[in-house]
Amino acid sequence: MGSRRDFLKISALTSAAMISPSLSAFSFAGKRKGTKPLMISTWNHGFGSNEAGWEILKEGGSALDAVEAGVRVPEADPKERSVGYGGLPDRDGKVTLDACIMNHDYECGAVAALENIMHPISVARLVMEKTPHAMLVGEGAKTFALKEGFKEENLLTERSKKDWEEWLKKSEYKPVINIENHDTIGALAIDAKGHIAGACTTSGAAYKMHGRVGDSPLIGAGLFVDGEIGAACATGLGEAVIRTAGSAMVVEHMRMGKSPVEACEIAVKRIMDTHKTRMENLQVGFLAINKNGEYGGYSIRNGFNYAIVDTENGNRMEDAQFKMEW
Ligand code: SD4
Repeated sequence: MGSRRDFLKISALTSAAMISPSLSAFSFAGKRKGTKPLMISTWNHGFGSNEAGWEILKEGGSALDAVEAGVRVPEADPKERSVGYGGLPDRDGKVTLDACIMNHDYECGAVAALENIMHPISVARLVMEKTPHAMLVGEGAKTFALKEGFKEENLLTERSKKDWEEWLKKSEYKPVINIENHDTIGALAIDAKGHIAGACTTSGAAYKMHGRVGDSPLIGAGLFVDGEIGAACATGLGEAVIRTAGSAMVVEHMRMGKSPVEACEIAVKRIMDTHKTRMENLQVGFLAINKNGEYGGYSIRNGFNYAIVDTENGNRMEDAQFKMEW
């Protein structure tokens, strides 16, 4: 339970945290509860995502519109190295994008291995709204996007190209914790009507094999929403999240009565238990919200943070709880 001391700690730190994501950083045990509507987004760039989403939520707009608008911000930002434009490429030098979106009513859409389209999340939304399918991949996803009016553009920036050329010299695939596995954006929101939605988008693990798809576009792994219960999303090494159906597991534990942070901790622990011999460099983090406006995040190692915005306390950064020091 969140104690009064926790509450005072939040109040004291919130105003500082609102100034800048880099001033974030506070952690405490127990439940965290926001006022509805609210939105929560992964990592420092979650701050900008929340700002865009909040413009919609505060006017009574839908959670679905909010999460889509939110994650489009890092998708278009060339400084974000593992989402959309500017994302680090695969080992063939291609930027390939994975994304999915889900609403409160079990409707979902996804794209995987999509190339040359800046906003995979919006393509995923159209897969949900305009096709009888839940997921389109590769060329098929691109053909659909072009038909829907998306522009084809080069997403490999000079900076990412240089980093890839440097990587090629050794060609060692060892995603670095919180760096090369960092920056996938997952966003979860509850709107004024109490509807929950989620979105997740990434260029995936840097220097992955061409054709590799991570957890981020997979409903149940990178994202899961149950409108009656809550929602969860994941970041970190996708293979570990896929093996454990991570986000679905978090939501199922909330269904059984766990708080969001407890449910995230259970999924993190499951990954640690099932990856005992594969723990080197392994980082996975989950975020979750429930219908009551409780929220939380938990990761294997320290360093995972997220932005949370609601009416009462504005947009602020918090550190997720974690199992071990990195
Ligand atoms: C993946 N889960 O493709 C993604 C990467 C990620 O923060 O989350 N980065 O494995």
